[in-house]
Amino acid sequence: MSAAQYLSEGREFIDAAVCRYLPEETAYPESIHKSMLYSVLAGGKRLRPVLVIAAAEAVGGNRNDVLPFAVAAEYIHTYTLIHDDLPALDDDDLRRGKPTNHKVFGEAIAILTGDALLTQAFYLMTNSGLMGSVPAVSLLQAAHDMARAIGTAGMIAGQVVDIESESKPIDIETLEYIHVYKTGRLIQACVRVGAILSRASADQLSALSTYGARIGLAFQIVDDILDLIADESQLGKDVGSDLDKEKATYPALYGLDESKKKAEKLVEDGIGCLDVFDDRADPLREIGRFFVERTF
Ligand code: GRG
Repeated sequence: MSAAQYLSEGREFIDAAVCRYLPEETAYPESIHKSMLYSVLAGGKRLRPVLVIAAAEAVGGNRNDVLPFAVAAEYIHTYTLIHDDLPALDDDDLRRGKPTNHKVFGEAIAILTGDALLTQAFYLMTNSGLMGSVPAVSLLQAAHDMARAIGTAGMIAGQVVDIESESKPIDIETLEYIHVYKTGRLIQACVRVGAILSRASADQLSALSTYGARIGLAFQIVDDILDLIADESQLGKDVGSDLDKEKATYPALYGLDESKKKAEKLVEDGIGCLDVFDDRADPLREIGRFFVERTF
């Protein structure tokens, strides 16, 4: 199956499940539930949940067993997008081809919607009743892993350094830190939790962790490139915002061609880590290629 097919089938599988674990929009107080559904249903490539599934399948696991964690990963990702778009952060108007959450629901509800999605993600990940045959200890380890990846030892750390580096000249080590932590840690965690829940061996988990780290950094480098060259309607979000905010990016430091080469090399290295796996890891290989070839 090609990357496009796997991703599109994966997206449909996730799209059909993302509402299942959220309150109805008519549940009181309606505003927050409407707002959560608005952003979760706004679309998106669903790459992070598809990575949870692909990592599970690579080690012989089952997509239905990891589905609650896959959906939780999408809630976490959606929370970060809502908060990232706020006036205090990137102050963006467009996301997933639609007005950003705060433009529709106001800033206060947008902040609470991010908080609510993050909380719902952990409510879901710790619901052992939903986890089929996954042992409780694996569930606990996976939820703990995810928490570490998105907290102040992970994504939030990257976001803080990113904000504090705006309009300042920064070195390549700091830029790499921002990208690895801000974007890479969640992507890597998606791969890791899929594997942990599917009882991967220590060696398999280590190989998948390195794969996740490499493609996670490549993803953000390509995001920097697309912010410069992509079409707004295709990307579904504001373009040129890195330049407006005087953000340090890979293209700003290395130029477009060199940045593309770095992303390609990272993905190649990441896919190389999968040599120990059989063809059940082909979707992970294809997703890696998509990360660097994508135009949206
Ligand atoms: C807590 C105030 C507060 C802010 C948090 C954590 C955070 C804000 C931001 C995280 C950093 C972030 C948003 C990084 C961007 C990562 C990125 C490239 C997102 C775009 O991902 P895609 O292309 O989006 O997969 P779709 O819409 O397809 O899901």
